[in-house]
Amino acid sequence: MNIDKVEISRLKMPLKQPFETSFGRLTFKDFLVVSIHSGDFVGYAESASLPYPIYNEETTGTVSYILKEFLIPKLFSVERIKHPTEIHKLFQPIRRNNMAKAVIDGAVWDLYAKQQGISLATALGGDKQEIDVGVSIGIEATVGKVLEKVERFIAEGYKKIKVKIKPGHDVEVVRAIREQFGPDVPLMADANSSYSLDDAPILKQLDQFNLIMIEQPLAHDDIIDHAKLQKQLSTPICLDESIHSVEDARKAIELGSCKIINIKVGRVGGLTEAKKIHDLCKSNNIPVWCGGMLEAGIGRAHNIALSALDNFSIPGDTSASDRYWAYDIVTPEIMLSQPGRLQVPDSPGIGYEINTSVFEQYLISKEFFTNELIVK
Ligand code: OSB
Ligand code: MG
Repeated sequence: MNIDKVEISRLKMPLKQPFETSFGRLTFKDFLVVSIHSGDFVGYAESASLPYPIYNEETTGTVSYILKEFLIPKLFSVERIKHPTEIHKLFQPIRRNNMAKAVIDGAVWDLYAKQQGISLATALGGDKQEIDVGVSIGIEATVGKVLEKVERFIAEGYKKIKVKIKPGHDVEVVRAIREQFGPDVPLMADANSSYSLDDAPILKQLDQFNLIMIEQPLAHDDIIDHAKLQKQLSTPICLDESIHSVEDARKAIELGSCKIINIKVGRVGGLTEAKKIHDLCKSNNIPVWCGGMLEAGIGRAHNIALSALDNFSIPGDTSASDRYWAYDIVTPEIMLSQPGRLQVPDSPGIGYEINTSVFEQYLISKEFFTNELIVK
């Protein structure tokens, strides 16, 4: 493919309700949409970045900087891209900045699939036609408020209920959910790195509630203490923040740091690396699921396509558009096809169009880059 133009749009979308985790409270999502143009085709992707460096070290501002200064010039430095898997290799010399890398990688994957006339899921090698999905519930002011949300999402048929926990907001919340909704609700907890190994006795108390997993209890950069903790817990540990690459996944599996991995396309630097992690986990009998970063519709569409791969055997965090947004930037909006299920589009690429009027409504700025404008 020959790339004619790369466009970066910055959007700011208010969340319907604030979303709180152990690392902070979010009231809006500020992110980039990158579109890559080649002839009649346009590939789209959305940055997973948050406005603040609280989940990882990146922000929407750093993603924008890295794209403009380094990644877009690198993209234009190659004569011709034959396959999207070349992007990850092209960006290898640049350390980290995975969310910035992922947005170019994703847009090139969408563009490639559209040029081939196949769905993004098919291009990635996935053949599910529908996926089971779950929902992530933030920290609320009272346990009663958490229970109200759980009730609503169970009624919508979501196949996995994830609740955020932090010290002081853990055993009580999980116990209340089990007491009110019973032992069969598929339930898990996400700690977003808010505990240390000293808290093992509290985390051990969670074993009695038969959770599907506990996600990232310990430090964002740890795999050693997680291995020690896993030995003490019967609940499987799932890693999120600690895994940035297939190499990280290999080491975590080898050490016994987790029994499940949450794959987020942004955190691991794109779809090519996400698929590699999926494949490695599959050959090690480690189930994976697709995590979320409060994505708008373009990011959601990428997550749906990735989740069509067969070892995504646990429902992910990709809920319908109305989970967070009054209006989504894609059309049609992402809606449950059946309770707790989303259809994997079979039309070319991500399978959703941009809703330009909603897009314009949330647009803050727009810049474009062509090969001629870049000094190599
Ligand atoms: O840890 O999975 C997480 C949101 C922002 C940052 C980190 C996380 C999350 C979520 C929400 O849990 C997932 C979603 O609904 O997109
Ligand atoms: Mg998480």
